[in-house]
Amino acid sequence: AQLIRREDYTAPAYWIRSVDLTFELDPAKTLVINRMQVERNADQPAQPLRLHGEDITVTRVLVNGDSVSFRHEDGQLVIDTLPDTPFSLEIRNICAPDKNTKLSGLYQSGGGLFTQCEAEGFRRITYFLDRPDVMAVYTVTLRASKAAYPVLLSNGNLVEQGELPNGKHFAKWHDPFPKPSYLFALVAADLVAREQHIRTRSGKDHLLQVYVRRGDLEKTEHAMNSLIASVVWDEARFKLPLDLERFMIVAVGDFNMGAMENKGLNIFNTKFVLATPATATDVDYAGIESVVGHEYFHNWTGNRITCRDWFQLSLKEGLTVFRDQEFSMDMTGSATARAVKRIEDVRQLRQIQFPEDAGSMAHPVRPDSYVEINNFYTATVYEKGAEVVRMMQTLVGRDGFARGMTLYFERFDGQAVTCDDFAQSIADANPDSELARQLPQFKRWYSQAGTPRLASRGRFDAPTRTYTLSLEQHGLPSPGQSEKEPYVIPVAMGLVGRDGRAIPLQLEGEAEASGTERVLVLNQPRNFYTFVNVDVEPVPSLLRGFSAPVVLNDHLADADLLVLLQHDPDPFNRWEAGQRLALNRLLAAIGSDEPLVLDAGFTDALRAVLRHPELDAAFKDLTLTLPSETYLAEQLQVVDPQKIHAARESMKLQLAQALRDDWAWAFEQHQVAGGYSPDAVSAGKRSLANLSLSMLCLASAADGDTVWPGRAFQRFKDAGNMTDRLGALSALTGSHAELAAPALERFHALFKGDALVIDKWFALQATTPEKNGLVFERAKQLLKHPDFSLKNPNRARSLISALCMNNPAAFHRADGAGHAFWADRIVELDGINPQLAARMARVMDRWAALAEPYRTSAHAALQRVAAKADLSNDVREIIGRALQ
Ligand code: HT7
Ligand code: ZN
Repeated sequence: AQLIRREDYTAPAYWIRSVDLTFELDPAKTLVINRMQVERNADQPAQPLRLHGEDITVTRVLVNGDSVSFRHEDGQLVIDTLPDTPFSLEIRNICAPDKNTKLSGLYQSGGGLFTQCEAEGFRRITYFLDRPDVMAVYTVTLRASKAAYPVLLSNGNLVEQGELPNGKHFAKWHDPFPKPSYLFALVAADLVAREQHIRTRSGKDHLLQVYVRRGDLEKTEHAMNSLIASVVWDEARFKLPLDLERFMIVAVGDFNMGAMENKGLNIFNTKFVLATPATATDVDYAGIESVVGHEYFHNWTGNRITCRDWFQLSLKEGLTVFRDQEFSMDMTGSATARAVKRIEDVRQLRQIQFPEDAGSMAHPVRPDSYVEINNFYTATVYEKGAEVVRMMQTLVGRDGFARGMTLYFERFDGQAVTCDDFAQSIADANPDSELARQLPQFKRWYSQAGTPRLASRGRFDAPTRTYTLSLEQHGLPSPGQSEKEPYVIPVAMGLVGRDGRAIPLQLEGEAEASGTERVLVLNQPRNFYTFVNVDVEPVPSLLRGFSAPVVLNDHLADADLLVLLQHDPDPFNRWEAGQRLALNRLLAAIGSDEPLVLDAGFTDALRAVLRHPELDAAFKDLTLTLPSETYLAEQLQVVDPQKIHAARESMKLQLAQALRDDWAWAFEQHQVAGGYSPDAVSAGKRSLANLSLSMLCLASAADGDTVWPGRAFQRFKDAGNMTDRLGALSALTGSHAELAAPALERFHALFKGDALVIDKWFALQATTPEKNGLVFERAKQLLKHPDFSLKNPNRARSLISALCMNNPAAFHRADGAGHAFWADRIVELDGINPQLAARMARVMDRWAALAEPYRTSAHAALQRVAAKADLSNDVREIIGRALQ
């Protein structure tokens, strides 16, 4: 397999200006007639035309109407002799959608035909310059059986449709916007659509459509509402209007990722479209809003301006994640709900991206090399990329950032560009900002891998009434980068008095105090900041709102953290203080042989949060949820998953018991009356009620009491929505209650045939906290369940990823059976869907940090996968990096 390097980028030798595609659709044998207008790129030396193609069969090649000779070399179709002037190139080829289990290119799902072209799927449909800097105008004609495929869709506008002989029909689509091939899409299926006409601010009329299988139409209301909200938001916040007459979303049950932003024809995993209160949870509703927003926002950040090459992936993904995060925050409607969303996003970053940055797949936001680009659709490119954009906004302000976006579109609309182009635009629109002053250094966030460490020390000097803060940064080595240069780190901060007062901030040299919060910009290995006119020793509240993606060691004692937990005006740091109090205790227990015994100071503080008269339920829920096992593992040099699990379970149980009356109070107080609404306030109440119920069932299990499990079972049966039903079921499974088994059986019977709900049924069992190896045994049995299949990505993830990635104590077993189970599944799945297999293989990224005996068995499992002769490039790259 070939390593592709960023520094080797060269512009294409040819441009393809327009494409006219005709498809004779047939699952076993689809004929593609591909007519292109091609011209040489005069900036490049004369050379043969090399077209990408994979798993397709060419039947004829014509240049300006005449057949030409061609050859195959390195998987490409090569034409040596071509005119110097622009020419037409016609290629006919065949592909077989029904054999395509990789779900990349043209494939079959539920009787319909769908495409997925990002990153390199178009070459599995026809021969092309399948790279994002080749942008063409597409006209597409689809011909197919009308009975089997009554709906025929492609990008852009429908220009013609009609009947054909032999029960066939056709539709012709034209997309006026030049686009890279990865944004091409077609759908041929038996679908129905929810439709909505809207008039946007600019006075233009548009048709919005959400296509689903018959019977799913009533599950599309939330997706449609989310789409309308996205259109309105992008125009209001960034002045970016919908540029198409028609915008379509199509849901498909077999899909490798969440969704795909094809121009005007977004294709979605059903998981991010279908929802009713009875079948989807609050988390699902929020996920739909965020993914619908994300794909819609790509229309400008990704489609109108796209990536020059795949190393620039974060140009569109980091920016679009930032935009969808801002959208979701703006949709919540309250300052606390915004903070809750921020906490959830940071939790996600720490749970997935921080371990990535510390493991074998660590790479910069703009990677330097890859073997298989699909392996680089990562949390680093997406979530850390979004943090880099967020830091830019912090450094230039919200209005300055909007100005920068405007300049970016003025400069680059219709082009394929780089991360440098984006950063330069934001800086140039804000010439007096810290970003503009320090842009080359700031851009190290794009080029250096790993999570920087930030250490702070404060010194209060009573006689001079000064408080001096030192901030020190250092980067850890990562694969291929042993040394790190200092970053530009925006540190939002305030000083909090022990009585809870926010202290006015005045730095030495400033004439007077201004405000109680500011952003310090660290750019040296160590910077000092001296605050004057400070009367009493304050508690520093640093990195408010998580203003930079770093690991902070602020050396705060428990007493300081308790002050912040009680008083910090920044909700993020208030939550963080609670997490740190829990983390300190958990890490101490993991590192010693003494059992963990919770102190009253900690439990009283958490009780005060739970009973607080003003705090939001969602905030309480997050503060009372303990740091995850994965996050705990992230703090340790040597990881013993069983010790981590034991410590966390012990703390959870003690908290359940110590606050028993408080949980009961919280459960009663946070019942949501009336019909279901997914709004942030109601969802917050439901999640706190569900957490309370879980804790009550846990405490009951320890005492042999059956009252709360009985109530949970009743609630499970009577629940008016999926959030409450699944919450009650999870309280039963999580406490290993006897009623868990009948409840699971009932759940399955109730939702048999609803694929997304059955996914939840598998995932819940695979993520149940491990006890005596029973969870692992059950997961193994579930492999044989008639509803299980490795071919459907959602189902495969619901069991395999859930167990191996989200249940470390069930997976990392002393007997090595979990690791062997993983190796078997990776090998099996690699033969079906290498992209998915490679994602699941990532669970071993940090195997080398495992304690014995887990380390040895993980190594053996990795070697077993590596030994498979015909392993895909996808999996080989992941395993190879892990074993390096
Ligand atoms: N841009 C899309 C990425 C994507 C994708 C990538 C590789 C293979 C399959 C895929 N499906 C979707 C989704 C997004 O980030 O919006
Ligand atoms: Zn995206």
